[in-house]
Amino acid sequence: MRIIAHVDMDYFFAAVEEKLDPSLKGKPVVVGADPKKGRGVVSTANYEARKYGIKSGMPITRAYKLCPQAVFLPVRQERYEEVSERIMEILKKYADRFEQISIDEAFLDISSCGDWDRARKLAERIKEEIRRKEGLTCSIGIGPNKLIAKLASEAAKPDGIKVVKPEDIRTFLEPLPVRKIWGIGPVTARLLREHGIRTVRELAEADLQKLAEIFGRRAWEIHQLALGIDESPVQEEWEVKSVSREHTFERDLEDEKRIMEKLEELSEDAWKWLKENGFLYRTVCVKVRYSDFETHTHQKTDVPHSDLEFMKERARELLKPFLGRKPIRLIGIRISGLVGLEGQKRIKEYF
Ligand code: DCP
Ligand code: CA
Ligand code: CA
Repeated sequence: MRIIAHVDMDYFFAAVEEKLDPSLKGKPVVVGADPKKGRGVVSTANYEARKYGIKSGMPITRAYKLCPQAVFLPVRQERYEEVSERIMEILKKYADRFEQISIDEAFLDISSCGDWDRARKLAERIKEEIRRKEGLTCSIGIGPNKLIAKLASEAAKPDGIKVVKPEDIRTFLEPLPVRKIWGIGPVTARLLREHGIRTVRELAEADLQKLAEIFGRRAWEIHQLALGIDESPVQEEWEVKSVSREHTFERDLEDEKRIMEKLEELSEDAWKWLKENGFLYRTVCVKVRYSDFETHTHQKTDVPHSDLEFMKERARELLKPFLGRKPIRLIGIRISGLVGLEGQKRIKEYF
């Protein structure tokens, strides 16, 4: 049996701002564009501000009319990203498989909990750790698949936990409006309404033939979702496979020294990225394009390395045979065979 959790932070941007400036607590807070400038939208608002009807995506001028006494703050993305990264690190520890889907939410496959009571306990622990370390609240939904987990976390808002077991799916899902189902936006919802289908229950009971007229090939999938069936897996983070940097010279170049210097510069660039993102590398590949567009790549793989000097030397060595033939238009470097932090831990354990 699968057990999936969906964690979503409560009023995230505004919550981070409250955390950094406790004097904001209890006041309506709106994060978004500057209302004095008259353009732009609300990114989010805390629950006090939502009482006035302020919502994400609303024009900021409208928010100002609804609640002029609110505290209006600009979007400070780096702050939220920093907090987000730390939260994701906390969440990862609890998951068999982990998939971040936005700045403030993630799916956790927690099937190894084995049963729903233990899953709920785990959710309590997660909330507790986030509260203790970051001073923030989140809501957690738990269910047998991603669709149910995500809808459950929404139902748990704010600061709650909701567990929907397989036997509770129908009662949970059926009264919801159709647009809660993945892939049903406002346009499709309107179309369905014209066919007298408003709730998930009505969608689940609808004739497949009729749904095929509306959804085409997606009909079956959407009908399955309406029944609460969703087999999509929690997808581990996309692996970063390589980092590359290239440069086209303003004029085709034969000066070997200048070409080498450029290659070293590109190496440094790529290396900085690796350093910042905590990767070791194994493969260095050099690309050369001549003035007539003839293009070559040449690469070499070693044991994992971290240092820049080694990378530069490899790059020089790989480039050398291509020099002195024709004027060069472009050179590039691609670093691959990346070993992330997880892999490095494994290497350490191994040795
Ligand atoms: N966001 C945004 N513009 C939007 C929607 C969201 O900039 N139209 C940003 C601000 C939110 C963050 O993304 O804080 C997360 O979005 P959510 O939809 O999860 O909303 P909140 O976390 O703000 O509130 P909730 O407690 O309802 O999840
Ligand atoms: Ca949120
Ligand atoms: Ca979210």
